[in-house]
Amino acid sequence: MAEYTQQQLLDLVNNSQVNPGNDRVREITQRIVSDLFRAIDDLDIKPDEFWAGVDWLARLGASGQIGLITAGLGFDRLIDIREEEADEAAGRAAGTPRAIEGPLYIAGAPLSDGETRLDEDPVRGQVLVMEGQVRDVDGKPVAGALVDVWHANELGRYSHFDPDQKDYHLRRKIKTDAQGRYRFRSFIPPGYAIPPNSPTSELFEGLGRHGNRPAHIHFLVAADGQRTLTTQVNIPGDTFLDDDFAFATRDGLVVELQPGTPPAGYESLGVNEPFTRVCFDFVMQPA
Ligand code: MBD
Ligand code: FE
Repeated sequence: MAEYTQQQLLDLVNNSQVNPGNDRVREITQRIVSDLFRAIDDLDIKPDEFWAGVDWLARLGASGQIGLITAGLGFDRLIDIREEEADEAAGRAAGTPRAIEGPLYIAGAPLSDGETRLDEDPVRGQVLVMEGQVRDVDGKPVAGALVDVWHANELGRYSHFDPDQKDYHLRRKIKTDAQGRYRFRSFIPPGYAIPPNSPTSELFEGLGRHGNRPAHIHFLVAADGQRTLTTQVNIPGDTFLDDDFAFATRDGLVVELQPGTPPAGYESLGVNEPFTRVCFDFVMQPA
């Protein structure tokens, strides 16, 4: 008969019995399981509570919302903080501040040279043209960089996660020109809120937290010889700018809105009405 103490259980769970396994997998699993064993003891977690947690995890996985939870519990931002601490310790030059990718990126967006339009007629919301240059840390333009951009629709929802939008709606890749420039037309998106009546909203209700993000536009900028830059810009004036449930907003990433009428040179984007211009340059670190 095998009777186990807690410590024996812990040792056996992480023992290599039939093959050497992987040391790193064992090290990490050992630590997480032992921390959870301790939490069950210290907090006197009851069987009902434990199994409710297991059921919640199963529903969370089935809902595809695990990435919302990692962002909302601060893990995504933690990883960026640690990267920046490593940069600082190594004396690496900082580029544009990084902001988390979030769980709603989809690879494979249509590619355009230099400029493109993300949205479609009829226009929903305030017409936006965002433009700028991609540079390296020495200030040299990065030609041929791929600027992958994505944002929510007028209801705060993302294509591929919303049956009401076409694939790649509001998702494009723009290749910078010889001067490292990119430009796109779209509209100013609203903020985002976690889906109601979902495993994610259940946890946030239990925590007494809201699940809102301020209005933002995502970017993933890639170029040969440069470290891929994942970031987001924020629209000023949003009530959640300093209260983002995903902790993804940063100083230096809140853009300035420049309202006006289009000067010459915007015909190719079909802008012929008052619009809002945003100028924003990306600075990439070397790979
Ligand atoms: C988003 O739109 C987002 O950008 C993040 C980080 C998390 C949830 C929804
Ligand atoms: Fe987002």
